[in-house]
Amino acid sequence: MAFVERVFSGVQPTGNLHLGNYLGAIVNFVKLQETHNCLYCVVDMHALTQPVSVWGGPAELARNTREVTAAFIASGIDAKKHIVFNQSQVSGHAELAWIFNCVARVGWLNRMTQFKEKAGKDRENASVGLYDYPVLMAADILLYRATHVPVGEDQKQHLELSRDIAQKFNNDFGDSIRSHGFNEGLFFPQPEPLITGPATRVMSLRDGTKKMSKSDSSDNSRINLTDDADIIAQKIRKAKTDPEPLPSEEKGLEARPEADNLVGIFAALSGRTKSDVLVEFGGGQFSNFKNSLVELCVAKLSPIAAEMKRLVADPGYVDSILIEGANRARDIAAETMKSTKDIVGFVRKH
Ligand code: AQP
Repeated sequence: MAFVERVFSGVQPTGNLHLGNYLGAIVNFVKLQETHNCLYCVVDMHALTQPVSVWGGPAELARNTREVTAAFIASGIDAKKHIVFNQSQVSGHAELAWIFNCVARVGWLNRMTQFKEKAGKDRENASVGLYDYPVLMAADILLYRATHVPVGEDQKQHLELSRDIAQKFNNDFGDSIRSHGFNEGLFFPQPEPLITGPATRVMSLRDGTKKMSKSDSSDNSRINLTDDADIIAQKIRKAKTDPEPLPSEEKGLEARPEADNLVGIFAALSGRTKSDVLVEFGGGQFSNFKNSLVELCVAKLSPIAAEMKRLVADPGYVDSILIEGANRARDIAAETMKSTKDIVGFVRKH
């Protein structure tokens, strides 16, 4: 069956939106607007899966929700043509997640590496929500029967789980799906991850083997979208490197994670390949390269930071974008939920 092509992706409002979120996800969100109908969601329900000390409490959650929305708009997402909203305004996410909780298997969730990393040693004390995060993520995507999901490399395993859930739902309820007019027995599509571009996994500036992350305790490990030019310059100048000059060819970056990361960031921000960047900087010292990287970063990120600042100063306007987006998202979600309830056998008002 041919599903209508639709893009869905989400970003958590947990503060410190960084260059990894931007290059790994948001840049691709912007590009996909040209070819697809897109829904971009601030996944505030996912934020709650972490301890309150991580997401900061109610006032901080609301502030961060508006900030992520501002980052979407400032980066070039068109909220009139596409749909921008926050997850908690559309109750279908929670409703479908419950049904999927009964489709997904405990063994599948036990294999999720992000839970293991985020729960750490104190697994008994992690929230049930953190364990269930990938099921809610499957519901986020499939509530809109989305076919394509642009994400960074770290979300690949969760996307595979979404595909497994879609397939098992289609199998478990195959006869009912057919009897409700879906002749090929397929109700949910298997969403395709779109993990593209030269920066699908941006690494920490302090340790090239660790992902750049909102939750890293060192602010110097990441470039935040709201950092000003001086802070960006400071962080890049302090970024860890090794004593060798930059190689002239891409294969020379192997086993040099910090050099590889910085060259990858340069390539992604300038729309060039790593090889091309090395043609210009190979053989030279890091200091020159870092000066050019500072200039590039500031040129690309400053206009976004300025626009974000302008937008967050007008929370009424940002909220109106989210409310209007949620109204439109709810219409699509309602159709999916009606059919899903009929397929499962839940009695409802027709
Ligand atoms: N370092 C990264 N490189 C490339 N892409 C990344 N993403 C996150 N980090 C990188 C992508 O950004 C999107 C939104 O991420 P999220 O808000 O859902 O949270 P996350 O994946 O848990 O990212 P963080 O920022 O690293 O948060 P913490 O510290 O909580 O783990 C996703 O598409 C993600 O792949």
